[in-house]
Amino acid sequence: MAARRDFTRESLAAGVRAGDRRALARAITLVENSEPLAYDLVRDLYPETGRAYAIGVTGPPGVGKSSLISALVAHVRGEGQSVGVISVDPSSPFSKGALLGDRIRLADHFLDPGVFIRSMGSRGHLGGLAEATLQALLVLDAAGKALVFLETVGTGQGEVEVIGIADTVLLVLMPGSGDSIQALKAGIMEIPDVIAINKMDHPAAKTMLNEVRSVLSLDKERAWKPPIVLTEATRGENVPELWQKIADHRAYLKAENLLEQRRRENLAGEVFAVASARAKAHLERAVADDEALRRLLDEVQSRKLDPLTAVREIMREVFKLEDEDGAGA
Ligand SMILES: Nc1nc2c(ncn2[C@@H]2O[C@H](COP(=O)(O)OP(=O)(O)OP(=O)(O)O)[C@@H](O)[C@H]2O)c(=O)[nH]1
Ligand SMILES: [Mg+2]
Repeated sequence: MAARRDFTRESLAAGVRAGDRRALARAITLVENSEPLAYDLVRDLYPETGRAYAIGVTGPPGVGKSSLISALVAHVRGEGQSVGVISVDPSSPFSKGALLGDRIRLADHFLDPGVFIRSMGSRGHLGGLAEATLQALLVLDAAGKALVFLETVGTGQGEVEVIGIADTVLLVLMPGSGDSIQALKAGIMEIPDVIAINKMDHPAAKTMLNEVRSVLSLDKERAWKPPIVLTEATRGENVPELWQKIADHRAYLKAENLLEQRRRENLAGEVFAVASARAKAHLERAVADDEALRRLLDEVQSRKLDPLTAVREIMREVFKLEDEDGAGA
């Protein structure tokens, strides 16, 4: 799909800067489709970004992430802050229809001009989900959104790409999210900044709370102790308290001069994540397209060539890298 006639690079940038919904919607579609115009747009807007505060919301499927975001949005809209919400579904190559649940959960806010909500799938980004999320966040930032929520489903690894850019990470659990506790304990899942245990009316909520507490207590070195809040998203119970904990984390980062450092690390991490994803895609394509390289793999398979010699050949051919492991040719 080519960029529509009605937006040029200039008019799109101007529309985004003005917070125009149609321009925003188009810009994020361009981002989602990896259109060249999206890269130009973000290049133009980037110097003006860095004002939005990004909150990553992650957790297992169905724990109530969207419901909680909806309740938090209602709360912060009461304070008059403008908001963007990006829901990323790593399992879905398409955005339309796939995130119907999110749309219903967040429907209360669709008519509010101060709120922009968008779901994105993971179709064909060379730079993976990190790329799409980063670009979408930058567009919303440039549009003057004071807060941007980034929702992604996850239980440990892939979602890090999506929320790696967040200033504050909120992990949402519910009674029964035992796998996440195990992942936290094993260090597979990074310790978040704030934890919500949603569906607090469930009889097992207190048990869950104690389990999370005991896992967090293992980490005594951590300067910021992640607060845990029991919530009921559909009724909005403890949502102001949850928001307060997010605000406390933000205030902590500011007071300790950690926000700049975190953003620097996050941006470096994003650049590496996107570059790595692209390098991997490039490598896979190069090997698929090159008969000589594919033959190397056959030779490894038939034990004529050892695996690391094949690696060296591939690195030399695809990335022009010579013997970086120092083993000699
Ligand atoms: N009883 C109860 N139900 C809730 C609560 N929060 C959410 N739900 C329900 O749980 C279901 C899933 O909620 P969502 O907000 O879509 O959860 P999610 O984590 O965004 O789900 P995915 O994006 O699909 O991973 C919905 O039917 C909600 O109405 C809660 O606090 N209590
Ligand atoms: Mg959701």
